[in-house]
Amino acid sequence: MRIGIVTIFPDFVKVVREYGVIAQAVENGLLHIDIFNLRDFTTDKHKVVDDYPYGGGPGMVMKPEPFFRFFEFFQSNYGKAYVILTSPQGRRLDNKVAMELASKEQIVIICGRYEGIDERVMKFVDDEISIGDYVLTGGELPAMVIVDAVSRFIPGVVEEESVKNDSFYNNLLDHPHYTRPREIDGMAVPEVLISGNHEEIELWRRKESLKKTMLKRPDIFMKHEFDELDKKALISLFRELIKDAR
Ligand code: 4GX
Repeated sequence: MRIGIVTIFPDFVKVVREYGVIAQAVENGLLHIDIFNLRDFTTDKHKVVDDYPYGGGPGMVMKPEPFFRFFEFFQSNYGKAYVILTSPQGRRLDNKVAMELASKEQIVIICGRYEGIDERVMKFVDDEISIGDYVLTGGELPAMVIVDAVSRFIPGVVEEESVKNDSFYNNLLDHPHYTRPREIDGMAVPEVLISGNHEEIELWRRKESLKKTMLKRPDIFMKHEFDELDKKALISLFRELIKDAR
């Protein structure tokens, strides 16, 4: 997959490809991240990318010409891409949207700044995405968030098992995790995890997942489709609760 990011702060965005599993994926050629400086697509001496809004009002607007020049350049060098504008007006990013974007061969993310972008640039835009209902100073962090969330769905970037166990993949929150030491500050690792009984471990983990999801995210819990293990885990959970109550 190839992801292009268009920004006036390329150095700020660059770090997204320099750490962790994303850096590994880039190294292994699973993922290409190209970062484009919008100012490279200006033609004037001062590389101006913003201008006053027609009709007046506060703030500045991103000029259309650098974007028009960028898309001309991009299309002739890389071909067609699915173009995303990061904007508070967009549809909200979630794991489902991230998975959908991961299925595209090529995406380009435009980072908006100032009050926004000249409306005529929208002719290049296929999708507007917001990372949440708060106002940021620019689209660079949203672009990095999108790259991060999308990358996890590119086969080989993270272990498939890990993606499937994800909080939002099957509408269950993750179970608790433990590592060494067996005891710290009087707190021991649950005995079942040391038992080596994989069936029991699976049941315990599912039980903990169900419990946590019910308590912390009832909205997700209500969307969960229950399989045989869920039913066993719920029965075991209810037995436990009733026993404790007596
Ligand atoms: N999730 N911002 C974009 C400038 C802007 C405004 C309108 C295009 C249209 C944001 C968010 C976000 C602030 C980034 C305004 N660009 N983006 N910027 N929340 O708040 O994505």
